[in-house]
Amino acid sequence: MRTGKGEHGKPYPLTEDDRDDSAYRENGFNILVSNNIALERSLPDIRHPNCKHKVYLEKLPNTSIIIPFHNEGWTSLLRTIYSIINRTPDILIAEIILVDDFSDREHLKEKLEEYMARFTKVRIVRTKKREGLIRTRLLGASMAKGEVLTFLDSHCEVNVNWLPPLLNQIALNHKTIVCPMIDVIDHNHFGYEAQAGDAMRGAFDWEMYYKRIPIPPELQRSDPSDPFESPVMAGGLFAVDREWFWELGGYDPGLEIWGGEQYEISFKVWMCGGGMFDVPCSRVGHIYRKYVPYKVPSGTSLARNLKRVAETWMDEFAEYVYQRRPEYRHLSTGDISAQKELRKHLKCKDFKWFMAAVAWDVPKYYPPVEPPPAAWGEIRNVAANLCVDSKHGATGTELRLDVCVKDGSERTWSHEQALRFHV
Ligand code: LR7
Ligand code: MN
Repeated sequence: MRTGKGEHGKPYPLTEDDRDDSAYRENGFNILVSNNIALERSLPDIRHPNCKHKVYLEKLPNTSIIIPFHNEGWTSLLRTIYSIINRTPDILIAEIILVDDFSDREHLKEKLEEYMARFTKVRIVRTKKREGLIRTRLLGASMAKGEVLTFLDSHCEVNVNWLPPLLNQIALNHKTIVCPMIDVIDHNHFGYEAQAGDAMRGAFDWEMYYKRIPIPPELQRSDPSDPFESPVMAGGLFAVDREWFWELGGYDPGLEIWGGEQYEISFKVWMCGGGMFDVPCSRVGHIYRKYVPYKVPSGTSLARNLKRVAETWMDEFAEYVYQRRPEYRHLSTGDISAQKELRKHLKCKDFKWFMAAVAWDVPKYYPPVEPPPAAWGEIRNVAANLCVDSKHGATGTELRLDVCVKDGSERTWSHEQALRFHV
């Protein structure tokens, strides 16, 4: 019944002034728009219709919800909290732990503590120096008392009945890590919608960019709203049995600031006797940033994190990464003996097993060894009279439609690209 701008997850009508870059600088998304939308705005229920008829266990484990933040915007952080309070059965929340990773913005100090006093379940803890999101999550997890740990980013909106389907899957098998469907909250107008393709498997290419690939027919469920196996998670939003998380060694605490941890936890859970599922009936919106607004301390790098994970978990497959990223060969990972020891102690399977049993469909899209081109020619949309063109972007090669160029639109197409266009 709610009316107003941004309600029901509708795009906020932006004016020319709203679009100024100054609105984005602090957060990488439009904070003016966030400030003008209700903290308790309504969202569209875009779950698969079958979700309304699902039955979950009567007794579900409770959870600590852990939210790391570094210099998060005021209204985006508050909207995250309100969405949890409003859309989660209270009995399932043991506590909500906000973990401040050494923010310096004024609104995140006493003002936040005073505001949060109204929520009896919210606790605020703070790191003593900038730790990065991985050790910040670990700090929250080390204080958590709930039976399950649920991690969220600090700029999310959880949707209708998001939590029970996650907890149910863990109650059925406590070695299961579960992820919600991650919906997109637009960084300009805050419109809420499903990701392109919606339910897809988490994957990676051999530069270790996160990718999503279709669920192969062999793994499609007769009820498309049932949980399905996913090789790797996006990273930020998942739930895990607290004891199982620590049995798995938590995260590698040697991972700095941002990135790589999603592969570590995913490889580890599969290779060391557990599994991972995406749960279509659980949906959480996330604001995908336009750019990274915060500083990353010198001496830390995503590359170093990725090499730590590759060296610990990927065995001979690490070579495929180094072939594409030769600069990683001479990078120091720091000491990873404790991680290797853990892998031995848990008697984890090897990466070859992971590729054969879990991620067997990934090489169809991202082959470790690049095969010869799959096709040569021009891909033209006859109605629009436009041709497919490719350019190299932040997430690898991106395809788009562009004017057809005589003697220019004809080219070779990779295996992956040919698959996408059914060539
Ligand atoms: O130094 C930092 N300290 C922090 O506490 C840097 C970040 N953070 C916090 C930050 O406030 C946020 O709550 O950590 C969380 C994640 O940081 P983001 O929002 O800058 O990261 P992201 O959303 O761009 O990136 C995705 O990948 C990350 C690294 O691998 C983390 O796993 C993020 O949680 C992850 N986000 C998601 O999975 C949501 C879906 C987007 C995707 C893919
Ligand atoms: Mn994020």
